[in-house]
Amino acid sequence: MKCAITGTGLWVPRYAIGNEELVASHRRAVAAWNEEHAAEIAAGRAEARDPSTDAWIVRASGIRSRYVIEKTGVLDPARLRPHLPLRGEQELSVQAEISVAAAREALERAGREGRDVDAVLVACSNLQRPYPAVAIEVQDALGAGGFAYDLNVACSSATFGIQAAADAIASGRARRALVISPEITSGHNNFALREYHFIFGDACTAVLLERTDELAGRESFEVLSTRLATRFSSNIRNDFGFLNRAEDGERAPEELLFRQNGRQVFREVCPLVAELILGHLADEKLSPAEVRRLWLHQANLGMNELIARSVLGRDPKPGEAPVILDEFANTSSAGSVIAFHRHHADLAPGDLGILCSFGAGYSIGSVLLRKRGRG
Ligand code: CO8
Repeated sequence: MKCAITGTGLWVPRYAIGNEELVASHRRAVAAWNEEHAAEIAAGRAEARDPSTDAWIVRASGIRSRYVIEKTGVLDPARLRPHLPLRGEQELSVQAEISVAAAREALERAGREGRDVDAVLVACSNLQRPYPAVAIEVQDALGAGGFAYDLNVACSSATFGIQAAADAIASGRARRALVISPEITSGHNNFALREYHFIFGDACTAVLLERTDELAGRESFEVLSTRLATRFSSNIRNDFGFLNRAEDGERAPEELLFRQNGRQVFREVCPLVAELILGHLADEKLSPAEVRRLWLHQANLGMNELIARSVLGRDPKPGEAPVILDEFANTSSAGSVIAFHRHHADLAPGDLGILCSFGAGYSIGSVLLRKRGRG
């Protein structure tokens, strides 16, 4: 059974932080750290930290601002992480709450209700607890039936989730599936170091997939096929996990947060992504010229320009590979879905587009979509 995306939803946090504000906080944090560690720096046992600049961030990444779930804690140089009041077991958890918000918008756009859904996948980079699955809490809050589970493939979680949902629909195990990506990156970003502090932002996306035979000519995007690829690399890594408390030996605190060799990631991942998309199109007997839109993962403007050029064989025309990272920064698995959510309405029935994610693992996911018109 074929399936199509019939609705998407986006939860955007209330708080925005522009580069200037973020850099000002980072400068104060660096000055305080260098003062506190002056003796070790003078003795050569520690390296002085360098301040960040807005101009460098824009030049290196294209990022100008980001949204965060809570702002005062992130900008407080003595804290550098959000304030999230502890919730009781009877309250909806934070990730479930933002998932429900995004899911409700996706359902409303599709003209469906929670009870119409029979599979809920929460697919994101960081989950606030190992169990019970956040997805099962979301399933309950939406009044959905069927089954629910969490999955994590870092930045590629949403595209891997879409493939899992499409497989569940194809096999008849589900009729309508939600893939939700509640990314609270500010909880796990290292705002103390200039090479990381600007990279991420928070957001939550939701994608509703339904069997095409039940759509009665409604506007949707049919999932023609998907391609997934993984290749192990430690260049993007986070060692936070349940075994930390059992480990003998000292870890640097930085190892328990996001870290990466950004330059190597840039160099190694771009060709892998272009190769996967081109192979995917070749398998479908399509030429890149037939693709109207590339909704790419949103980590770095230069990466997206390079990938779009490699796939299309020319510079992308305005709007062909929409950019949202200037406003949202890298929202991990939510990024390519935000690009789709914001930039699909103008396509005509029959138009083809590729939704593509890439990131830690390495992991890459490509979803080939064709717009279906009103019948
Ligand atoms: N201000 C001024 N200077 C800076 C700053 C700054 N903020 N940051 C770094 N510099 C300096 C460096 O220290 C370095 O100085 P020097 O030459 O003296 O050593 C110089 O600038 C150049 O540094 P880089 O070589 O690191 O700079 P790049 O040009 O490579 O740019 C980027 C760095 C922007 C990070 C770029 O490499 C990039 O975007 N690469 C792609 C990375 C990517 O896509 N990663 C994906 C990660 S996301 C993912 O997979 C899932 C993660 C899960 C979510 C986690 C939530 C927290």
